Amino acid sequence: SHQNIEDLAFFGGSPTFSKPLHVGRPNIGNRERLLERINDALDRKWLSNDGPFVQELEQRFADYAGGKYCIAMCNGTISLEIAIRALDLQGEVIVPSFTFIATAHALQWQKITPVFCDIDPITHNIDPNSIEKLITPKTTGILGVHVWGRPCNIDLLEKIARKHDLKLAFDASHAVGCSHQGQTIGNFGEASIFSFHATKFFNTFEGGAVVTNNEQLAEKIRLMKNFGFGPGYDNVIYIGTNGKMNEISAAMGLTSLDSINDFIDINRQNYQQYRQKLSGIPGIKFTTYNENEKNNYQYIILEVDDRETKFTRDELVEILHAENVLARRYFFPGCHQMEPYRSYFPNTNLLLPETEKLTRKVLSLPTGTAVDINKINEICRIIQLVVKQGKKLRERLDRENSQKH
Ligand code: T4K
Repeated sequence: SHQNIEDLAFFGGSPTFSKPLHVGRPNIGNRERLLERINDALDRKWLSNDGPFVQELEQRFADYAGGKYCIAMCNGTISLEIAIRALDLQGEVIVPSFTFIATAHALQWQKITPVFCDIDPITHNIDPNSIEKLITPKTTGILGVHVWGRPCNIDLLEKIARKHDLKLAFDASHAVGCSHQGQTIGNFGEASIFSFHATKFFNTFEGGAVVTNNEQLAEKIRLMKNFGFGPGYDNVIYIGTNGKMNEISAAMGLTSLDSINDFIDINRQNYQQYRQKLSGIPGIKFTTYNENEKNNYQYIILEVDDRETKFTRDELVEILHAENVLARRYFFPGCHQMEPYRSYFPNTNLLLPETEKLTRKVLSLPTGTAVDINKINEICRIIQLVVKQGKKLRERLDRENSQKH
């Protein structure tokens, strides 16, 4: 491992890792069991349209996520779009800008204006105290996002929603297996929307689901994801779309559920190792999870304070990439800085100071099956080195920059 700034791959040294370490490497679970299930589906010749695996997954996932009803779908984005439509959200919906672009797009896709709200810099979640000033006569709902699986301030959001007669739903894409005040995360708001994308620790290749305790809403979503067909044949009662999950994805979901506790154990061990090695490093803030709740520990998140480190988040990401540690800048830029929102609402950045700051500081490191304890130690050693020799690093970077210009 590198002893000196000069040894970094960024400056021409040999990379710490010969192969790239990705953020979001999929968990596979028991391969034999998966192939067995896929064979069953092929033998049955029932490949989609509410097949037996999808039904089993919906039941098991509802139990796991803690809602009464679960409707599995082809991905998290379509699940969001259909939930938003079934909830009859219109006009304006308040949503954090610090999220994956799909949260905002799912609203705009229904011609609903996403009204971007600032975040609490400690929790990274929507700041309840910033919501009320954004409410207008057109506001119909609040869409909270449990970023990194850490629950929003649900109690306050519920209070605000009740006071202003707004619908409250949650993008729980990151929050499979998480809890809030001891209750599983699928129990809150009108509905919770999950993503089972390949990059999530629990995956169905592509997939997602809506979990709700509202029977009527569940029924509406169930019909809308199947073209709006009502009971019986040839009977359409809603504008619908095709949001169905197929049996191969459901087979992956069932197999992933079989191993979900093992996946979380691995994530937790990785998290503990990272935390031990990276806590207390000046200028690097390590994002922690509340140990009194259930967490999935699937994101390892750092904040780089460049006033202390002397190098920026982006410089650190470049240095890590050169070492084959493919750290990601989730979420940069904020949704309000991306098109079409950037053009629709210029100067929104002025209303979102905490989002602006965080999007420039934050990065995620590889975890899950991509790493083991030794690799984590190596990754942390790179970060320790650059912080420790920060001044020297700054000088070297400045020298290279001035040579380039
Ligand atoms: N709401 C929130 C808050 C979300 O975070 C997301 C998705 C959604 C809604 C929408 O849910 P879905 O419609 O996606 O179900 C990735 C994922 O595609 C996306 O699902 C996820 N959030 C987002 C945070 O990350 P990208 O554009 O960064 O993906 P990409 O292709 O750069 O891959 C990420 C990393 O994973 C790479 O390092 C490569 C690695 N990877 C990826 C795939 C697909 C693998 O190693 N194997 C793979 O099969 O969006």
